Amino acid sequence: MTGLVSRRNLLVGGGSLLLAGCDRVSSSPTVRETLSWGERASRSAQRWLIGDRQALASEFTRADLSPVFRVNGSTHVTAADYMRHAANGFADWTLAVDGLVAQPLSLSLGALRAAPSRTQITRHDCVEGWSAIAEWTGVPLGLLLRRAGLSTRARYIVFHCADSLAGKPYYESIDLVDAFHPQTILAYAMNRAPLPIGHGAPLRLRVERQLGYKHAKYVMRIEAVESLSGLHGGKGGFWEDAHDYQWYAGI
Ligand SMILES: Nc1nc2c(c(=O)[nH]1)N[C@H]1C(S)=C(S)[C@@H](COP(=O)(O)O)O[C@H]1N2
Ligand SMILES: [Mo]
Repeated sequence: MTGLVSRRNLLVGGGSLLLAGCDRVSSSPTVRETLSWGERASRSAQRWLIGDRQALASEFTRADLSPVFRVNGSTHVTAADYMRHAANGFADWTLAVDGLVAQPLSLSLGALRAAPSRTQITRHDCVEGWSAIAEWTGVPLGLLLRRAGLSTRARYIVFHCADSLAGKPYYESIDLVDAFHPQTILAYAMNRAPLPIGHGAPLRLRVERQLGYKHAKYVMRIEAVESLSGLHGGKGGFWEDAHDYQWYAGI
């Protein structure tokens, strides 16, 4: 991160030096055109260095799928309600979408599977230093938020999970740029099979421009909020509250 910032500063510095040196000749139309092209190029280089929040994460092919994809964090859920749903194949489980929305939703797994879907083969990067590639299929989060009629007051989307770690419920949150990013999906399938319990059945978040801990598993409820301060420890996520992990974990 600091590497990027300092490279950007170097670039910006270099650019202004160059422009200062050319000021004297900028009355010539040809030179003026060259400069404006240069400025455009420099702006897009900056955008590349800073990172474009809308850009897509790399996608891979089936030949790239990892033979082993580690199960990390919670491997299962012991909450009675969840165990009952799991025993029943999540047949009468529903996802709640509420908070700052015009129309709260309650969606069965069948309804989610029947909605328009996106399939993507992406690399998961855990902060602990391992990565793995898998194919994910799910409903674009933006589609559900549009269906629920997101309020203009909403600034964050919170994912409430069924599991707890060290007695604290797992939760995560993202902003609206990531919520409406085309690769942000609620996945119900992994490698073309129903999402296994270890990987977050029946539904987990894929937010491909961020690190692994943001990809909430066992998502039970999605809440639109104006502020994160009233939730749990106030830092927007389990790891953010517990260990000061960064809330924005961009990769
Ligand atoms: N509900 C919940 N979501 C979670 C976790 C967890 O413990 N509980 N662990 C996170 C971390 S640190 C990672 S790396 C990934 C692991 O996903 P996987 O088990 O499919 O590899 O899930 C993330 N989402
Ligand atoms: Mo992780």
